[in-house]
Amino acid sequence: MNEQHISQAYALAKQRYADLGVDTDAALATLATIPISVHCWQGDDVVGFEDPNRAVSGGIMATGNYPGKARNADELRQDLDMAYSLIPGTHRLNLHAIYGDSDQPLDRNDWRPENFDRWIDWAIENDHGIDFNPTCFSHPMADSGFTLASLDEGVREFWIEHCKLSREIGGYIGRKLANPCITNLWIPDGYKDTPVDRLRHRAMLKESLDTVFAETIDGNKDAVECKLFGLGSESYVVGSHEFYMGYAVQNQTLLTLDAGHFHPTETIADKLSSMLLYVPEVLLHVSRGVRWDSDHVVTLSDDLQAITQEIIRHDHRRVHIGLDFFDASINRVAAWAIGTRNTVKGLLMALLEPAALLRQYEMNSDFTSRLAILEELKTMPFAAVWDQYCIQQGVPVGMGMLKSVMQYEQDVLNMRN
Ligand code: RNT
Ligand code: ZN
Repeated sequence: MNEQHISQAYALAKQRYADLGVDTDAALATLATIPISVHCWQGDDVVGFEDPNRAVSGGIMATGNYPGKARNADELRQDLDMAYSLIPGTHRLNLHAIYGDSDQPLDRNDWRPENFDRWIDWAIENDHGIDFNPTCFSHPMADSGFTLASLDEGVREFWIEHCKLSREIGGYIGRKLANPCITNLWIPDGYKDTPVDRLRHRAMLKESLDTVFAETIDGNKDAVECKLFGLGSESYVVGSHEFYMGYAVQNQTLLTLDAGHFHPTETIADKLSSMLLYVPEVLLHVSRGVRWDSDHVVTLSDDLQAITQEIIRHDHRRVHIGLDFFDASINRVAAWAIGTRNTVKGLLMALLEPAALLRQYEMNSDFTSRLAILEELKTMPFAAVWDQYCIQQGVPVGMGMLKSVMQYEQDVLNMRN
């Protein structure tokens, strides 16, 4: 396919969609305004720059040992640049606290806002907003499996300090970029086996969070992320959905919904419209749960489409889209590109719905027509519109993406070992 074929296919597709009342040019223009927060941690298997030998803990895990992972911030930025060059649109970056730039090794609470200056300069150059996360795992102080909800005051204090520091860094980044930084708090706290007292840790967590969030910080927005279970916390997770939903509603923070953090048949798509009635904004961790794991590369699944439809059908400006997956068994740049491109594709599919018509059918109780169109949409020439978007945005079309990744693997990644 050359560019001429792509634009011919687009012209035909445009007409097909127009027959349904959908303006494909307008859809592409809107799509270009929706940023996705690309997570830095896919680039190095969630290791960060404190200690390269430290194993990831907290019930999360990147399995596999595909060669070429980033070993420092420069390599990570280089890989991210490569990934962004394959993803249409202008996107954000989601950083964890362990990814600062420092000439000597720093411990968890020794990071300072200035350690993120190089990330900020890079973001300004590339027009990336930045989001942030305290790292409440992979550290000796988290070895008990508890952090903010620990019954040990010393442990709790340590993580309260870390979360406060992270919000301070988030605010610093947000102010420097003149673009708010969402600081998302997730902790792994939980029990492998059935606890007797489910209340005490939750009360503790509530108290810790109140201390962490006591001050408002300019440029920073707070989000809290729940989870159902993790490796080693199968029986009880302190920060459950009910816990954080209550907390976010009461304190009007953002609520983070991770697609892999619920019962397998439960979807976060159905939660958005409820939560948007009670919290100001929502952060998504678009991810893919597979059996016990919640962090597989995002594919273009029904689940993803249900999520993007909800985002687009309601108010997409109140839903911030972040990604959260880590796969060390495939090329990491490809993982970013495939997962993010799929998320953008999902958004585009949702933007190509004849929204007004569908609503009208529903309002008139014409469920036959509603079903007919929803099914018709599945075989519309979506790919032609997607290819056109890639051309418009100057990124590779189709398998051209993989070709670029493979070249990069040969030229850059394979040189790292
Ligand atoms: C873990 C949470 C959390 C992490 C990242 C690395 O289950 O989903 O968001 O994946 O903070
Ligand atoms: Zn997550």
